[in-house]
Amino acid sequence: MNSRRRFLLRALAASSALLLSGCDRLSRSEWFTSILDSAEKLTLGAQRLLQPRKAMAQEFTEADLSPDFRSNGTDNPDNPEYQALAASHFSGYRLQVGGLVAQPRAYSLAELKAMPGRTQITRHDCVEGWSAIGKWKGVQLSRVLEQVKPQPSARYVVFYCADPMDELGTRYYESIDMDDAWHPQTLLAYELNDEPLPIENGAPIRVRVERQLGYKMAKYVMRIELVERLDHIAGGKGGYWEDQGYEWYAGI
Ligand SMILES: Nc1nc2c(c(=O)[nH]1)N[C@H]1C(S)=C(S)[C@@H](COP(=O)(O)O)O[C@H]1N2
Ligand SMILES: [Mo]
Repeated sequence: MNSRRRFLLRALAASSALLLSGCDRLSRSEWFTSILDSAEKLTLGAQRLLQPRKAMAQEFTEADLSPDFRSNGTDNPDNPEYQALAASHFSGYRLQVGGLVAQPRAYSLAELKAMPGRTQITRHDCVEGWSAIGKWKGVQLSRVLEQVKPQPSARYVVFYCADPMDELGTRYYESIDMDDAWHPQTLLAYELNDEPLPIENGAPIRVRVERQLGYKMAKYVMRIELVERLDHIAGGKGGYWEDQGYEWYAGI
């Protein structure tokens, strides 16, 4: 981990400590303390008090588009299966959707593109200190959820990615709660700025979850799983960066 990232992680930790002290008065009420028993949940709780969870992230116009939408993190997964899919323009790609659903299924890219789409121009904020405004098109995750029918016990949606992050082959992954999963701006995106999603930005499918920070927006999504708990998956914190200490809830 580089020094800039360490600095930002400390800054993130400090800001949640600040929020903690700001909410001290609220936390004297016992019921409040019991549901908000960690800084992470406190952040989520504070966000929900300030802004109803149905709120939309700001959308912009074509005039606001960044000249270039940079790539960050993996820019080409070092994975032979992924490389084979890319070589055939993802004709063999199948997005697996399973876990706590009544009707698990797999979607080809063509099937996802044939579903009703949504286009949105939004700002992406990375904790490493850059932002960019891009135009995304994709299918709303809610459309897929309607088809696979989550079971009542499903509490999180987990995205498994193609890119190995280290020599051991640890893969990038992320997770969101059902509020974000059903949110109208949460997309399985396949276009960026009116072009097919470039490999460096997550082809063939990357998540847009617009009220969250950049690291929540999984690229190279291969499989989606609905789960009740996150603690049995990988490092147990709900995402690759969360397992290294980032906040799970990165709402802004
Ligand atoms: N699979 C995967 N998803 C990922 C990453 C990654 O390295 N691998 N990086 C994350 C981070 S930190 C950011 S800021 C955005 C970057 O998206 P971009 O490459 O389109 O700019 O993707 C996020 N999703
Ligand atoms: Mo990021």
